[in-house]
Amino acid sequence: MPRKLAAGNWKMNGLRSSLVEIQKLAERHSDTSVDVLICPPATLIEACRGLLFDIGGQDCHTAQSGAHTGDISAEMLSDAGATYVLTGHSERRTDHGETNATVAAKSQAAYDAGLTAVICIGETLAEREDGTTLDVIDQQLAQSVPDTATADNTVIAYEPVWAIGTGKVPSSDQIAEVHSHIRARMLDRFADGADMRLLYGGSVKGSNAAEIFSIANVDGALVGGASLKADDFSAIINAL
Ligand code: G2H
Repeated sequence: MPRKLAAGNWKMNGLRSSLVEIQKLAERHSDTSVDVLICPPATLIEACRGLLFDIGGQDCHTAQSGAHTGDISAEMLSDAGATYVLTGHSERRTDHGETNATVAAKSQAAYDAGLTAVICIGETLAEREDGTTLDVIDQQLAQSVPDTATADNTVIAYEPVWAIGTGKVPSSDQIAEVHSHIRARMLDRFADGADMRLLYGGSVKGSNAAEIFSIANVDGALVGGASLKADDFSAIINAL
């Protein structure tokens, strides 16, 4: 059974004054039996060094270094104290035109720097309504997850695009169907696919977390809005 993971994605939110929320969380969950990961903006990663939780970047470049103004490499994230990085979040895919191939290259760059990649996948509302969700998931898994993935260096986050920041959450049956499909694909492809952690993401909050975590093959959550405040994220951690 994979170890549970509660991951917070702060997106483009958070100033140094917000670190108090992580400190509060660390005080409350010092003996937590689940893994907790916070992905703050890159400007705060260094300041999180030494806190009890794992810290992650929200994106990395495919290259280790070079003439890429404004970008951050996986090695730089590691150097600043990160142990994880999100790759392929739908906001990156949409806002920055990232393809599955880009996501695979970024994930490989993460592995090369010793980071664990949280590879995000998920269908749009149009794809869900067209009945092509599982086809989209298959394509994203096949093309975004490198052949070098293992249960140690990879976490898969299923985030239906239509559920992100909208307050809409798929039914338990819908989440169960996709997560069991992802597990089967990972078992087909990787010797340790049974141990690879599969997170659900999209409008997770304290009030729906327990139900989501009771679904088979859900090993935790990737949480956006509800990870910004210690009280809200605490409720989710406690539900794991
Ligand atoms: C999905 C999620 C975090 P939220 O993007 O990755 O955000 O919980 O705000 O829907």
